[in-house]
Amino acid sequence: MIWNEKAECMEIQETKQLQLEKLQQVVKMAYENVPYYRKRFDDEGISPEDIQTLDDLEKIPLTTKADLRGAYPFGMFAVPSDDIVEVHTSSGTTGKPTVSGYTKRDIEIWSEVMARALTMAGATKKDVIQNCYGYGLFTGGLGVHYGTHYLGATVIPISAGNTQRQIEILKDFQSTIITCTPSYALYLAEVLKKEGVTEDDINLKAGLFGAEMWTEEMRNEIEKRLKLDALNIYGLTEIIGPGVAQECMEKKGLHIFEDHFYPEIIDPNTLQTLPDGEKGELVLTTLSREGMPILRFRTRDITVLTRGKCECGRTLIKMDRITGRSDDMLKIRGVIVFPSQIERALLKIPGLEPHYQIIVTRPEHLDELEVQVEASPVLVSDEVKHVEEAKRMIEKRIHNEIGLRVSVNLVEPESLPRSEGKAVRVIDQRKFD
Ligand code: DLL
Repeated sequence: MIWNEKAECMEIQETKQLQLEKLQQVVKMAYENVPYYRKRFDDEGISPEDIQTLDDLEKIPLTTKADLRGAYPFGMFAVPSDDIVEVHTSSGTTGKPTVSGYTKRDIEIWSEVMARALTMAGATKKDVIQNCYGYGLFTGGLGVHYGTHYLGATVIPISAGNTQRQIEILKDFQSTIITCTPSYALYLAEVLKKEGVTEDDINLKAGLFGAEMWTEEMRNEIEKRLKLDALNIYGLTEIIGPGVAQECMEKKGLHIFEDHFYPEIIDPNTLQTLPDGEKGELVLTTLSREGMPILRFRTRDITVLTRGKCECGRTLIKMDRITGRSDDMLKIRGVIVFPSQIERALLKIPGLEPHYQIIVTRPEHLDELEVQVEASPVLVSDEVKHVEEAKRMIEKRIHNEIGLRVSVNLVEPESLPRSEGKAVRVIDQRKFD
């Protein structure tokens, strides 16, 4: 069943025509109502009238996360604050987050794309959707929530965490669809097994997993253990939240809802636009949003775009699963962390050398963060008790900075590898490509 056949099965020429019309409107609106865009356009000597074809989009400067932070909190809004009905922020915990503002119409669009995403996963009005994405400023919880309402299915707004309760609800309410991060899905599967819960006790048929990178191998594991169809859902706060793209049952890439979001791929080094089929950084432009139109947002996510009719009948362009980032952003248990935040916490502490390494692992299917840092000779020669105290204090400081628990290991001075070029700060052992 296709949710919105008109929007999802258009001929390419029709799609392009629609995109161009919407693009011209959104560019005009951004220029007229967002001082940031007006200045960027004026500085570059371009005007909204210069956008006569979709290819003209390349003339528009790219927007970065830093640009959005610079406009914190509400500088990117294109409508008076009276018309903003909801705000969300990106999932990082320190520094200024990026803020996303929605009008009533934006929430409707978000609800509709999320309903389409759920439909791609086979959801209908009859389904019971256990929504384990976090509710709050994070877009995961409410995004799925709105989509479920729009579809008319039943949502269980249980939010993230509390695995015992999740299991109880899975059994008692016989949830048919689950929404959470893929790593949490694997963790849940493991706990279910430990507790002797079998497939006869639960009733899951599909899961919408996203908000972090995952692999085909992880899909196979999740499907084997939870006996469901594991589908990939992609999105980001700056653009709308979840519901930018979704995999259908073919499981061969994610359909981008290109009537609302215009995708491009650029070379992250030269910033040149690349043709379909080439791997690079995904850049997205919102085509329908009123509250916060975003032109050419650098997602930093690495993928490939491909066009062609899918076996499912949709003609929407597809993106491959995300295989990397063009910056050093990490997502740890769904939370955005930049190594520089950890560095900032470390450098404030006397007795530490500015040599550290961040090791990310995924034992038991949940992310763990270890920070190895060189202590000064004085600190390491100190009594064990003091070293332990120092370790705890550093762990606490990092926790305050990034909002996540980490384990710190103080290592001997000069023991971490030195590099002649870019220091290798992060060793991510989770393997995504
Ligand atoms: O993670 C929105 C979301 C919620 C998506 C629930 C899917 C499900 P942010 O916290 O702003 O928003 O993080 C956005 O997360 O740029 C990617 O790097 C990463 N990401 C999101 N979905 C996927 C995915 C939400 N399916 C950032 N695969 C994005 C890989 C993903 N990475």
